[in-house]
Amino acid sequence: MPQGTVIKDSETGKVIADLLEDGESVTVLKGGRGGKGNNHFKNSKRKAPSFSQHGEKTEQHQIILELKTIADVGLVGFPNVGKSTLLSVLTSAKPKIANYHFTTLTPNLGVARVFDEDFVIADIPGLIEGASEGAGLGHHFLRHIERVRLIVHLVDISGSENRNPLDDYKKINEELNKYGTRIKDIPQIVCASKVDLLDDDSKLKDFEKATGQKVYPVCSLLNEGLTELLSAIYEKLKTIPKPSRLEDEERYSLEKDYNQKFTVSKLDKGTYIVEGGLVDFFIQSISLSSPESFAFFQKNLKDRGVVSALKKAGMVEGDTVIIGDIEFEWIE
Ligand SMILES: Nc1nc2c(ncn2[C@@H]2O[C@H](COP(=O)(O)OP(=O)(O)OP(=O)(O)O)[C@@H](O)[C@H]2O)c(=O)[nH]1
Ligand SMILES: [Mg+2]
Repeated sequence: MPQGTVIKDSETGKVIADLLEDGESVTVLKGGRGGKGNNHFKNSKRKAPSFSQHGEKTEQHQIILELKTIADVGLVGFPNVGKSTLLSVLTSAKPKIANYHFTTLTPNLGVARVFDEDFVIADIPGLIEGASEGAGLGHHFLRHIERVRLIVHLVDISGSENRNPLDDYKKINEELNKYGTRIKDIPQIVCASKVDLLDDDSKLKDFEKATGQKVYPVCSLLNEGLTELLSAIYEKLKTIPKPSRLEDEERYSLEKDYNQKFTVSKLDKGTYIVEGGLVDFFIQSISLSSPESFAFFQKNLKDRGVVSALKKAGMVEGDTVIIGDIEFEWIE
């Protein structure tokens, strides 16, 4: 699975695992154990058992695999402001550039080098007003921003499409804020694109004043302002820790759930079998080396409702109970 894949339970949406590191792996659900032939159930009294055990039914569960881009810097801004063009001059990436909206449909990644430091920049496309509610390509793109350490917010300062740069800036920030606290807390560098289309720097000054932010002017076509922008990114990144895993609270575990489950069935007259995830749990956690441990095992069977289920199925004193590799006679 690609680095940056988040595994979620499709029913609850809860995070099961977050594969942040290269080569990380996780078992979400275990396969069932194989069945046992009738020979396995032979003993001194039972010479030719008429029953065998089927392989365990495996658990089925729907999960969502969500890929979140892993990048240090996320380039955001309205369509056509020049994000891909900027990426192409800051890094060796060769994204498609064209003078229409939604040219870029999936994030482009590029590596920029400043001094001896490499960092990954992602061009995050598709952000428009209402993106946090699903407009445009909505959440699809916003999720890629969740993990970046720094946002470079690009605004077309020339207003070349008859838009107001300040409105654009506010709208994108609104969408980012609406998406979730994690994105809201990511530091931003504000960058003004297409400065070559300005007559003078009054628009730039006004924008800087209105936002109260330091604004980095760039012209990707003429390679202007890039060194200043890259140094600002470099300096800022030095102060921001590497990304943490999503949702640091306790992981949701399908396995835990599975470990509680069991089924009881009658194999033969006077012989009952307990199967399911709980059996695995018992086998892993209980050793039956002493009378005390057997008493503990029996108490657990009672506490977890196994004994009442067995009785419901017809078990009476003296009957045989099979749980995993353990076979014993039921005594009250
Ligand atoms: N004049 C001028 N035009 C630019 C500059 N940077 C980009 N452009 C032009 O702006 C248009 C859009 O550029 P893109 O880089 O494709 O814009 P984008 O933000 O990636 O757009 P989407 O992928 O559609 O979201 C292209 O025609 C570019 O040539 C610039 O600094 N000055
Ligand atoms: Mg683009």
